[in-house]
Amino acid sequence: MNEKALDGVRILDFTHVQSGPTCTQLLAWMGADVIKVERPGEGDATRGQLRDIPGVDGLYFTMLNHNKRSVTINTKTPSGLAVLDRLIQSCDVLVENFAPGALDRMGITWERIQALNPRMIVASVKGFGPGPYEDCKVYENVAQCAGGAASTTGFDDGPPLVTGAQIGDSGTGLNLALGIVAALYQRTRSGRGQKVLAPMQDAVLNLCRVKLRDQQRLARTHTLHEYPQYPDGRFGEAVPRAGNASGGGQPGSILKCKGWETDPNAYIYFITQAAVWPAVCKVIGEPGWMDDEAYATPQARLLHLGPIFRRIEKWTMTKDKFEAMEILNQYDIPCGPILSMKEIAEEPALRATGTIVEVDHPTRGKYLSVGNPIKMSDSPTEVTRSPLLGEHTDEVLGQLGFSPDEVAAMRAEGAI
Ligand code: CAO
Repeated sequence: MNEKALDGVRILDFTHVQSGPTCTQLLAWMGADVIKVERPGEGDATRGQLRDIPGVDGLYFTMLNHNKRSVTINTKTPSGLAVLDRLIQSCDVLVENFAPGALDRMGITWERIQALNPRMIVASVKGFGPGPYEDCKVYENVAQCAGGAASTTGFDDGPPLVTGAQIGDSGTGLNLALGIVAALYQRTRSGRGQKVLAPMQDAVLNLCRVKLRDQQRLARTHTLHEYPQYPDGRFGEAVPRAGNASGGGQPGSILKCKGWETDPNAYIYFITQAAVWPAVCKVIGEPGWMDDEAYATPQARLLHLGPIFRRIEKWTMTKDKFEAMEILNQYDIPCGPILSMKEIAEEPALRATGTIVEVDHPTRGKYLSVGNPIKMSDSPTEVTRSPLLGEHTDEVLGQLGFSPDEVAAMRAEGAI
């Protein structure tokens, strides 16, 4: 095994479902020893959710808990709490994403943790930060709705839409991981732990900052020229849904390609970057648009984006998405094929970089997972399978100094 960036860091992982586990999985990929604490007999609820093989840990669990060790502890028993105390003393970071107040109700308060280990970093995901909703339980789509993503996603004539990208869960997990690493770094100087909080609403809003930008532009100018509502539609007081329009200053749209009638993903994203406008005109067979004053400047084109993209689509519909991509790339015209999950799963380049990995599991067999999206030249990622429930209980309790007899007694009383 190669040396890893977080070698020597030990994480007490109290996370479940998606947001917290994303964070601790990233830390594990970077070398941390992640000890996942689960409830005896049940474990993380995702072990049993969306199962595709009866009795086998669901992919929901296996894909979020690689490179971790699993320990079962009933934290609502005195012996379970005693094990936790030793874990707190021997770990650097406690990560949790319980409902608000659950950790305190278990008796694991900040004060108790500080008394046991003042160097410990306590990192939490919650749905909301302090404010009217701070006591609420939150799942992905609630965060997308409360963070501004849903109201700004979808088409003008349709309802708010949530996106398939788990920006509330995995997005917040990323924020939390960064907060933890920064707190570990600060601890090298201060010698102290600290609390790290990553609210899901805040994470989603942070990813929606361009819409907060547009809200202020709209308030000042009452229009947004790059939105599909311009020039014919009406703007209200809040940023409207922009369909597939590009979020930046370069107009873009999703256009049909050859085969769209039967293939739901035969589309390409096409960006009419100003610098390559002459090349766009040439490729689609409209050389006259280069000098036509209705089309020649970005400002003029904003008035005609609908007809422009319909004309470009007439061209893209004559090519499949990969042919179109190849031609457009020759002219540096920014574009991207709409890739299905099937195409992505089969993409050899993503396998080669470890962004998609095949993992072997003792009860499931081989399955695909995402690998580490962060590549480090001196800290390679080796993805190993997720643990079975309680697979490492004896090993970890032994490392904490409990004798085999003590472990057997705790098991008999249902504490582990
Ligand atoms: N031993 C004993 N009890 C345990 C335990 C263990 N090892 N692990 C958990 N528990 C208990 C908790 O103490 C809690 O008990 P109390 O309600 O009596 O305090 C109970 O299990 C349930 O915890 P929970 O409320 O966190 O779990 P839930 O399934 O009801 O809610 C969720 C799940 C995600 C809505 C909630 O945890 C939450 O809002 N978390 C914060 C936001 C978040 O991370 N959301 C994203 C989840 S990913 O989509």
